[in-house]
Amino acid sequence: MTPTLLTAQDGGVLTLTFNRPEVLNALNDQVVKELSAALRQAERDATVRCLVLTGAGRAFSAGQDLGAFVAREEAPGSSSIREHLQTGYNQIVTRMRGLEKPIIAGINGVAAGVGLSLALAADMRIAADNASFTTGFSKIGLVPDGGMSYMLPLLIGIGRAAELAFTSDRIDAAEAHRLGLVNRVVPADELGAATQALAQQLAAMPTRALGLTKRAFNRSVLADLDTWLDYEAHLQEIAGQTADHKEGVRAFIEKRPATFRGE
Ligand code: T3D
Repeated sequence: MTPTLLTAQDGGVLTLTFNRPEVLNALNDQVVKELSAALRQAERDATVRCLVLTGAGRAFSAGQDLGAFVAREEAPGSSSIREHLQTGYNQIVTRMRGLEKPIIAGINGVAAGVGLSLALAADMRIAADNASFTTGFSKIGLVPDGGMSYMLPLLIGIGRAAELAFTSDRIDAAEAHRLGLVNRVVPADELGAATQALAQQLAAMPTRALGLTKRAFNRSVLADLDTWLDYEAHLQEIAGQTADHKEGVRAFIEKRPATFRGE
């Protein structure tokens, strides 16, 4: 089976690369499993002192693979959205925040849906100047998940978060930087080098102190994260039962605009 997550270590820096470029690195259960295992391994491996999360091809990640999502919804006896979140994405977000080593998202292209949520769960974000961002959930009748409803207002303020979450408008890297969604923007052809340079700088710092700093930040502003992830999963379960959600997903698959009826 082709790995859907590439791993490469250079000194103290472990780079994890989503590797489904043909679907803009949409996330399926295999990617989630491989990412979860890589994070677990990075936790235990003292030689890893900083992580980079990025994407192959022209996307960071387009979020949940909607083809896999429909297949799951149609399969008899399959897990609910709530269970799927709780056993997959939510565990990854918890693990990323609990990993006491810096994680940098190197955002090389579009970041959408839970792909954007994972970028937000990183400690810092560096974007290529041709990257773009969309919450995406409202276009398929869902609510932001993977911690996005917690992280987005925290990072950019509740009014701007509402605008991005309600409209799912796609913003460019300059706007993302202006809003405080990303730390730095660099020319696309310099993203790899800029991200690795920052990662190497952080990997050479006192890892334990950085880890404890991350723990302090988690405690100061993300203390409710786990409770929140459960609550988001509960809200998603409700949204997932609406006719508008079914229409939104059908419209995406059929490559046509959705017609929402507010129900
Ligand atoms: O079960 C649970 O746990 C629930 C959790 C849900 C979490 C979520 O993430 S829900 C949100 C899922 N993501 C989206 O709704 C985003 C869908 N994608 C888009 O809106 C657009 O593709 C983008 C804005 C990301 C990029 O647009 P663009 O114009 O640059 O590219 P494109 O032409 O739309 O996409 C290129 C290809 O990737 C295309 O395939 P094709 O036509 O070349 O064969 C497209 O279908 C595919 N693709 C893009 N996103 C997804 C995808 N395939 C599967 N799943 C995707 N999410």
